[in-house]
Order: sequence, then structure tokens, then C-alpha cells
Amino acid sequence: MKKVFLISALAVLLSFAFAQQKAADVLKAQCAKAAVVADLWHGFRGGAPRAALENLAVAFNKSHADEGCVRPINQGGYRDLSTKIKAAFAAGNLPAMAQAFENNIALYLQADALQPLDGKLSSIAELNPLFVNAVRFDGKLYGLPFNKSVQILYYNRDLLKKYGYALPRSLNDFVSTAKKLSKAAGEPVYWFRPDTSTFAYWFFNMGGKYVIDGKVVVNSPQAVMALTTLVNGVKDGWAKAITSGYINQNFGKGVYGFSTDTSAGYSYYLRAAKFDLGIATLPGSGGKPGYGLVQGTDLIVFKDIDAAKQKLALEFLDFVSSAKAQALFSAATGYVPVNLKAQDEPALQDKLMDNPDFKVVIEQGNYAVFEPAIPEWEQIRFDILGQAITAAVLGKATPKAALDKAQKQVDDLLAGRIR
Ligand code: FGO
Repeated sequence: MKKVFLISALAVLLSFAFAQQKAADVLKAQCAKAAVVADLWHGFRGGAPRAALENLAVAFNKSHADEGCVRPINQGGYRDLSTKIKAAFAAGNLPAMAQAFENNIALYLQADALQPLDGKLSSIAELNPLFVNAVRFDGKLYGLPFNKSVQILYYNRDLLKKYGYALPRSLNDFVSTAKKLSKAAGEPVYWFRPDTSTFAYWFFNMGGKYVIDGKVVVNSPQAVMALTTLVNGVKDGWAKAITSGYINQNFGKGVYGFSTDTSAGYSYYLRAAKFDLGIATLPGSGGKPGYGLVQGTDLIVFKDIDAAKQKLALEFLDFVSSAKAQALFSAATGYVPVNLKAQDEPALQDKLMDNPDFKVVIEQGNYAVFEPAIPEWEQIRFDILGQAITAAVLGKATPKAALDKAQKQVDDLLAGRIR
């Protein structure tokens, strides 16, 4: 039995790898003979997101063969991507398009590097305004929401069933259920990465705000409370910090109960879980779901590219934001469909029929929050706030001390005293 399973799992993996190798080969062939090649730099290292993007590019190129081709080029992870884009500003070798977080857009706008997109995209009226508003800067549109995720609650259905616990629906419930389950299981069942993303879930749902009276604040009482919850969770034995790799990559290394993680992880979680994996909207308050952090990126078009590439890039943006493309992309990955009409498409209808849980991704999209879209935010979220969160969770500083130090660094950075 085990052997049969292994062989079939291997076959699936191989066919998956083979299919993707094929997509990469097809793209190579398509672009080799194309008159115009518009490069798209992205931060999908692999898995379903990369496969889905490459498949969209293949389909686009087929229908635009007389014009040219779009060539997706992986640049590592998201942070590698923005690092490479900053280097390309200096070197003068920017691609036609790239993925960007909203704060990246703010940064690239300081270099006046982006093409405004107002009036150039035909599907924009069909897109979720929550995402579209996030890519408007001074009233102008500088990005196309493409792969936008939202945090959701992942959970181990078998474990809840085994000990007879219901799905927690409020923050307090979440903590008390995690405590009881951890006690029953003999180890911490709420798994989290000690980073700014996990922190955001607790912070926003405790009423935290990062911008107060125009000032960036990372050490508010709500921030201290959110970090203290995680730190105490570890101390009290109901929360486990995953310090290496994604949570899904750590399955098998203990008893997993819950995590609050990006919906874009869904394909990875499903593939890795050897238990009945459930997803749900986040525990919140007042009978409503909690807010989930929006992550994932937008597509941007750089300014200094020739007219033919520009035209192709804009057509590509239209193509990937269509209801049909978004339905396919969302169903394959767990990203929130940014086109509001995507839900009526067969690809998403079939997905929802196959896996009714998937509606969670769409529903959670109505309870979504963004981090600040300021040019310095990437640096703040990783090198300052992220460091503070890790330090406190690992017991190297108290939450208050870690966040006070982070606040000073934020103040220094924003005042230009440090870089
Ligand atoms: C990731 C990062 C930012 C910013 C948030 C920012 C930069 C966070 C978080 C840091 O597209 P999302 O939702 O999910 C990613 C997707 C494609 O890789 O799949 C997720 N994934 C991948 C492999 C796997 O085994 N499991 C899995 O879940 C992956 O997270 O983006 C969420 C994670 C992080 O990259 O560590 O967005 N993030 N804001 N990154 N550079 N800048 O402002």
C-alpha cells in the first residue's frame, strides 16, 4: 500500500515537474522567434503560483503570436526581486514588467520609474476596489492587482475531532482552544512564523494601527499586546515558533493544530498535509471574521520601455486580470480572485464544487487589511519590526523593549538619520 502510494505520489510529482518543464520550454520557444519580448520579473520560486503564472503567459503568447511574447523570469523570492529591481535602476536594465508590493510601488515612484495605467486597462472596472485602491498613488493608478492573497486560518480537522473541539471563532476562543488542544496533545499546536505577517493578524485584530496622526508607530500598546500574546503563547506551551522554512515545510515535525497564514499557501499546505486540512475565516470579534493581512503582489509596467513592449505589457495585464484568467489562477493557487466576475467562471465554480472550503478564500477577502504603502516599509517590516518580533519570540528581549528599540530605528530611518 505504502509503496503504491509512493509510486503514485512520485508519478504526480514527476508529471507536475514535467508539465512545468514543458511550460518553461514552450515559453522559450515562443520567445525565441518573437519580434517583441516583454520580460516580466517575478518572485515565484516554484510550486503552483509559478506554474499558474507560466501557464497564463503561454496562453497569452499563443493568442498574441503575431505581436510578440511575454517572458516570465524568476528573480528569487519577493525580497530578492525588489533588490534586483533597485540594482536594475542603476544598471539601466529594467524589464518591461514586474511584480511589486504597494510599498515597492511607492519606492519606484520616487525614481519616477513607473507607467501610469489609468485608462489603459479594460478590465479595471471589474476588479475588486479594495485591491485597486491600494495601487492608486496621488489618485493615479500604478499597478494591476494580480496575485493578492489574504491570511486565513488553516487547521487540522483530525486533531479537533480527536479531542472534540469546535473551530474557534474569536481571538479569546482561539487562545483558549489552542491552550486546551496543546495540553491534550502534549505540545504546542498553534504554529507560527515569528514575522511581521503573523504579527499583523494579532496586531490588527487587537485594534492596532501602524500610522497614527501621520506617524509610523510600531510600539503602540496594541503592538506590545500582540507580541506579548505570541511570546506568552510560546512560554505557556500553546504556540510554537517555526524559525526555518514555511509552516507547510515543517509538517511532520510535531503535532500541527492551527496557523494563520497566507491563502497563497493553500496548494503547498494541501500537498504537504498528511491529515485532513481545513481552512476557515480567521477568528475575529463580535461574531465577525477577523481581519487578514493582504499580501502577494501587483504587476507594474516600467516607463522607459519602447512602445511595442508597452503595448504588449498592457495587453498582458488585461489578459491576466480577466475573469477567466483570475478564476484559473485563483483555483490553482489560493490567491483571492481580483476580478469580481471570476466567481461566475467554470474554473472557480468547479473548484468550489470540488472543494467547498475554497469559499473561505473569497469570503476572507472581505475582511482584509494592508500594511502601510510607504517606500521604507519593506525595510521596516523585515529589518526592523521583523527583527524585533523574532528577538522577543526567541526570548532575547521583552516585547516592549524590542518594539521600543524598533520604534527608535523607524524614527531614525524616516528622519534620514540611518539608511
Ligand atoms: C509573503 C511577504 C513581503 C512584503 C509581505 C513586502 C516583500 C511575506 C510573506 C514575507 O504571495 P504570498 O501571499 O505567498 C507566497 C506564495 C508564493 O511564493 O506562496 C507562499 N508559500 C510559498 C512556498 C511555501 O512552501 N509555502 C507558502 O505558503 C508564499 O508565502 O506572499 C506572502 C512570506 C515572506 O515572503 O516570508 O509576502 N511580504 N509584504 N515581501 N518583499 N515586501 O512588502
